[in-house]
Order: sequence, then structure tokens, then C-alpha cells
Amino acid sequence: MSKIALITGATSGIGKATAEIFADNGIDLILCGRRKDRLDELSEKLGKKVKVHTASFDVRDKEAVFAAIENLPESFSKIDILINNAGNAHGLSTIQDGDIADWEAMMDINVKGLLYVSKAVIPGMTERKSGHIINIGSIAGKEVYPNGNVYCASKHAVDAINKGMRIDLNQYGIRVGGIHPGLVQTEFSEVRFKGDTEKADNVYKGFAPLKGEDIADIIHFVVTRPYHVNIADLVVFPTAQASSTIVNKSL
Ligand code: NDP
Ligand code: 8X3
Repeated sequence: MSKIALITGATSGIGKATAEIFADNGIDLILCGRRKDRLDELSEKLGKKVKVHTASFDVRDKEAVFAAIENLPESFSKIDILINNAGNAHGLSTIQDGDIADWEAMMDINVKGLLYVSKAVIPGMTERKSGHIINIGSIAGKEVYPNGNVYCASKHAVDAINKGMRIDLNQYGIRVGGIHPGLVQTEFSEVRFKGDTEKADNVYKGFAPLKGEDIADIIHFVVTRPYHVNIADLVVFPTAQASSTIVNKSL
């Protein structure tokens, strides 16, 4: 029987690429994100390969998260794989110049949103004593870089939540792993710089960044290991990158 994966942030970047590779490999999909038009478009495309259900909600909206997950159609209700991917950076500035609305967005989406979705999905997994959760962190959850302050804090929280989930869900045989990418060219920097595409493009100039597909490929690898193998924690850089701040612009 094919597996069912719920992917948050499936409308773009890493989440969308993950949906595509899962569909190519026969994994049924619950696609989530706020942009319903994109969910519909992706569902139309991937629905030709696997069963697809879409759920459009803002992960900050607790009630909407629980309503969407608790009211899944019967055929999608047993979630095997949860990809906690939705998230973004909002702004890049010193702590003294930081915008409180940006701070709130990052903590509410990257941390609290991930917790709401997990809280809604985990009971089914513990009841069935089976499941696999992948939390998308970041190198920003392993290191702190200049002006990254609150985004880094949100991803350090994801790193801690990932470890905590693994410990607490171990007794149920549920696999939990974190994947922590470096620079991936998606809509991430456009969101960070509030639609300034020139500034966003500059982040990836002069070297070969990762693509959403590179991380998706790794996520697919992780979820297709034999049951006794749990890839618990993985940092993935483009070859040009050695740390948050060291990028070799000749590669
Ligand atoms: P994108 O901006 O391309 O995608 C972000 C996704 O998150 C979109 O599908 C978006 O959907 C969803 N999302 C954002 N806010 C919300 C919200 N409030 N409610 C529901 N969904 C939301 O960026 P990436 O693909 O790069 O980012 C995916 C994850 O990878 C994030 O957690 C990011 O922090 C992490 N990451 C990214 C790196 C990079 O360099 N790109 C590196 C390391 C980690 P919609 O707007 O439709 O709601
Ligand atoms: C995204 C990578 O270096 O911009 O999490 O924080 S970085």
C-alpha cells in the first residue's frame, strides 16, 4: 500500500520539489500552504501520478491547522510521513534595528506553526505506533550569523524540537530526523527581503547554490531507508559553502 505524506510549505521551493519527487515515487500527498492557486495547480499536475489532497491554511492559525488535519478525508487520514517544512526568514538586520513584526512572524511560523502541525499529526502516529517526521531546520539552527539573530533563534528551536521529538517518540517506534540546509535558491530570499528580487538574487550570485530539488532528493532518500535506519540529523551545504559566513565565490 502506498504511503501518505503531509508536506507543509508545498507551494514553493524545497516543499514543492519534495512533493514532485514523492509523486514520482508513488507516495500519496497532502499538500499544504497558504497560496491555494499554487496548491490547486500542483495537485492537478501530481494528481496524475498519485492521490493528492490539498489543505490551504496559515500554520500560525491553530484552529485552521487542527480543522484541516482532523477533518482529512478518510483515505488521507493515516499520515505516514510528516515533512515540517513551512517557514521563512523575515528581514536581515541587527537585533537593535530588528522589526518586531518580523520577529513575531519567524517565531510564529517557524516554531509555533511547526508545533501546531506536529501536535495535530502525532496522535495518529502514536496510536498506530508508526510514522516518520522530518523537520526542516537550517544551518541557521546550528550556527548564528551576523544579522541572523531571530531567524537563527527560530531554527535553533527547530533543532531542539527535532531532538526532543525523537526522544519522546522513540517509545512508539516513530522516526524523527532534522535536515539542515545551507544556501538553497528558492523564494526564501525574496521573502526575507520583502520582494526585492535584486537583493534576493545577489545572495546566490557567483557560486552554485543548492536547488530545492537537491534537498528534496535527500528527503526522499531519508524516508525510503529501511525501517531500522533513522537519519537523525543532516547538514547539507552547496560545495561552495563551508559555514554560514564562508562561501567560496569562485565555485
Ligand atoms: P520558500 O519561500 O520557497 O518556501 C517557503 C514555503 O513555506 C512556501 O511554500 C510557503 O507557502 C510556506 N509558508 C511560509 N509561511 C507560511 C505560513 N504562515 N503558513 C503556511 N505556510 C507557510 O522557501 P524554502 O523552500 O527555501 O523554505 C522551506 C524551508 O527550508 C523553510 O523552513 C526554510 O527556513 C528552510 N531553509 C531554507 C534554506 C534556503 O536557503 N532556502 C536553507 C535552510 C533552511 P505559502 O506562502 O503559500 O503559505
Ligand atoms: C536559510 C539559510 O544561511 O540564509 O536557512 O540562514 S541562511
